[in-house]
Amino acid sequence: MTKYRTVLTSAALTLVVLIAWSTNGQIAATPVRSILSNDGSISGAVRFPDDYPEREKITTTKDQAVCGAFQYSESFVVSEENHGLKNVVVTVEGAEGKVKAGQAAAILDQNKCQYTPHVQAVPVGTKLEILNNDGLLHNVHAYFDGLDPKNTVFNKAQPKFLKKITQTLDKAGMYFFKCDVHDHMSAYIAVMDHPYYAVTDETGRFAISNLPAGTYKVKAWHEVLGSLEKTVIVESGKAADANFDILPN
Ligand SMILES: [Cu+2]
Repeated sequence: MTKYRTVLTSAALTLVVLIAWSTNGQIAATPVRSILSNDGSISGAVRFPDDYPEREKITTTKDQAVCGAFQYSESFVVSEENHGLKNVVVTVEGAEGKVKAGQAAAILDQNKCQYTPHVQAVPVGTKLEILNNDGLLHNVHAYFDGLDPKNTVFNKAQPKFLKKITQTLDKAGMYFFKCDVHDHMSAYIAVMDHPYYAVTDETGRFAISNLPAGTYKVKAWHEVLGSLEKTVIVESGKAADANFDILPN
């Protein structure tokens, strides 16, 4: 009996498991430690403390019946409320975690001669559906890791009758999309090999959760400004702040 108890205690100390019934009636076991330690988070905003750039107006030269006489640039979309910058990709470097790829397709919609969304981040292996309901010809030119002809991933004409092109994003890194028909059309997709990332919203805010405790390098990337970095300490069960101020050069 003593021996039996010792074995039990030892087992309990070395491997504590939560037992839960999964949907198919089998028993699933998850180590408690991994659940408890992935409860940190990082949140903050990317913003201009003082002056911020105006949203640029671009005159369109083609297909004005659909595209309009001009388009607003998506490069600098800044909130009047807090000077927060939209469309910044925030990533936590060096945190261990697996991506959940292929759960849902990502959408890149060509709508009135704009790619929507302009910036998004998805797990590696995600299927991308590129839609065209504009009733005119677009040409989707995708690059990986920089705008250079040698970096072309694919380059496909999408005439008005071709409503959808599907492409798998199978490399982690930055994909860049450009329309060779309409110069102003561009989009970015950050393809991630870990789950700790976010894209800033209309007020420049972001939140990244389920992080293990640790000290991390957090990177904020913007298509024009490039990257800002800071070190952030995440404690178990707590929300760490990471605010990025964009200062004039
Ligand atoms: Cu186009």
